[in-house]
Amino acid sequence: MFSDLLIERLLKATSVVVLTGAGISAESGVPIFRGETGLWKKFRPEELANIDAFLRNPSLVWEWYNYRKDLIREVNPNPGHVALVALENKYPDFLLVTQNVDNLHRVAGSRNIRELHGNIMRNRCVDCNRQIDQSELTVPTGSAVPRCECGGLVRPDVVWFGEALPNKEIQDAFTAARSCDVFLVVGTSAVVHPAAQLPLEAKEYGAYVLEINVEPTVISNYVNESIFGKAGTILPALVKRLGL
Ligand code: BJW
Ligand code: ZN
Repeated sequence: MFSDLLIERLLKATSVVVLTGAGISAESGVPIFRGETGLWKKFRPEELANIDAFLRNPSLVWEWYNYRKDLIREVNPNPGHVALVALENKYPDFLLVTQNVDNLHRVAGSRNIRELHGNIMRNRCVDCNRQIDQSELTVPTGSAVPRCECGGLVRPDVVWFGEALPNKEIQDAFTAARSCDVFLVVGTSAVVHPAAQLPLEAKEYGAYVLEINVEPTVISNYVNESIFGKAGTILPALVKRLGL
């Protein structure tokens, strides 16, 4: 299943970066965004995950996020998340970059994480930008939309289309991608930028890039190697193959 070259590169590596997307959480029961089984099959992601949609219909957007938060509270990390903890324990220089907002990597035990698209369990005020804990959320009677003490609308602290990614997170991710020995890209359709640029940048700078996905993606022709299968099967097998 794994090429000799991949195993050689991984055994020699000191620096490894992993980029994950919704596919790694699919086996935990969190629906992915796109494709036949996507969470957003009825809505195009670009139509709901943007500030204009929120300001136009905040209760619809909150309904959708509350549904997802409730779902995420009920699920657990899967063997794919756990295998990445084993990889982090092996490599002195390891960075886990995730597009996911579901917190499952942290729950699994990963430590050096950069969340590029925020975290669904955090909230912030649209007007004063104050971070607001879940326990502090106040919902005015007759509306599903929480408000800040300043009167502003509260929104999930995630990154919507057209919004900048958190500066340190994306900078760290590019810096690590440019200097790592091996780059793993797991469970992402690789259509959303700038995250999708990271594996290409890593390859350009000399890393060996391995993609793990259930199906080919737009970057499959550019990476060094693709393995088509479930992350929850392939990652534990890889960790085992490395003797971890
Ligand atoms: C499995 C599996 C299993 C299933 N095992 N695999 C360059 C070119 C073109 C466009 C742009 C560009 N640069 C910027 C843009 C615009 C835009 C963009 O990328 N648009 C494209 C869609 C065309 N990007 C932005 O707007 C970004 N911001 C930005 O660029 O700002 C610029 C700026 C600078 C300065 C000031 C102001 C602005 C922001 C992007 C934010 C994305 N946000 C979302 C929502 C987050 C909150 C939430 O969760 O609600 O992030 S959209 C959604 O897509 C979410 C995801 O993180 C992201 C990526 O999706 P992902 O993870 O890849 O999921 P899927 O469903 O697409 O794929 C799952 C994969 O798993 C599939 O391949 C399956 O096959 C696989 N799979 N089961 C392994 N068991
Ligand atoms: Zn406020």
